[in-house]
Amino acid sequence: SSGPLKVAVTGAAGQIGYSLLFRIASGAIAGDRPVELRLLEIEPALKALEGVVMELDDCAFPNLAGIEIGSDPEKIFDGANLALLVGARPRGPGMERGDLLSANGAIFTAQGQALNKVAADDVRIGVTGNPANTNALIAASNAPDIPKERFSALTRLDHNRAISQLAAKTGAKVTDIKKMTIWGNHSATQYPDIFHAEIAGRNAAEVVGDQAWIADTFIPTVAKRGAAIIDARGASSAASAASATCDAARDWLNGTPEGDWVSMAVVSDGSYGVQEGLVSSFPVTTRDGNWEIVQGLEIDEFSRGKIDASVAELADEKNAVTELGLI
Ligand code: NAX
Repeated sequence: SSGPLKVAVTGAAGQIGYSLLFRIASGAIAGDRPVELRLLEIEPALKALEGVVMELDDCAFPNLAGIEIGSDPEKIFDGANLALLVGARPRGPGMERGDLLSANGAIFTAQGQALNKVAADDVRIGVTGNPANTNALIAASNAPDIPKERFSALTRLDHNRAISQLAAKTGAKVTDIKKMTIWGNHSATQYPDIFHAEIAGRNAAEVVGDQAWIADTFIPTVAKRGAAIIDARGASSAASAASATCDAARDWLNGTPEGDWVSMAVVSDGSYGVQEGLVSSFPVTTRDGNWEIVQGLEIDEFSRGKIDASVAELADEKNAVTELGLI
């Protein structure tokens, strides 16, 4: 379509925002199509955001068609074709899971309602802010006029981490690795599954040939990578999260390549025994801005147990936010 792609980003003055905005402005999602950035922050962070906007200006990006900033979601989401919900309330000292869910619930109910009111008819919404799956569920539940299929939560960083670990183990190029899958929640219970993945056309698990490595090294390394980065860097992953957020949005809008798929957390239709209505990560193909869950994969007992454990955690989170009246 014509005109710039209007991309709303929340939490724009945060760490991920500081990497993400420059990637979007330089074409990581829309290629040569101009983009307009619409940046949401809370009031106290607007001054810092003004500084980020100065830097965006100073890049003189050829395809950056405009920038709006503000703290009112109804203004910032107005006409958005793509909304990347990055801003969230981090877990503070002494904060229980219930406190975290309700703090984020307040953010994602309001943002869901605002998107429902003012976003473009073709809006796609990607949630990066944690707990991402449940935040996406809350936003979708508060946007009754937007089809639930338009919401997804980010598991692409986990997917990319899994590809990178597998490439390092096997000496393959990342581009030779196809059909990686992350199942379940973007949390330590996630299940990175290489039993359907391929390395240069060969089954990845067979190439690895070492079930103990898969179970005891690969899966925990991918699932706990976020914590390892915090340990090393003293701050949570930001540039890689921004990169994955771009990858996910670009592939959603432009389609997945033939012979490959990506991982996205999307509303379950009951596929693979995942409780209908949960926002859970699946292998998906995309086309023309729509996704489809890859069907017909054989799930063995090992994988079944891992998927079920992560889905059970999602069901718990859903029960908790239902009790809090957020959905
Ligand atoms: P930061 O704390 O650096 O930035 C978050 C920003 O959001 C802050 O500037 C804050 O003012 C803003 N914010 C808070 N409430 C807001 C609201 N109601 N409206 C608009 N903006 C609001 O966090 P950062 O490192 O950028 O991470 C952002 C989120 O991504 C966190 O929830 C984090 O846990 C999550 N992550 C998700 C990942 C994923 O793969 N799904 C990986 C990276 C990251 O951990």
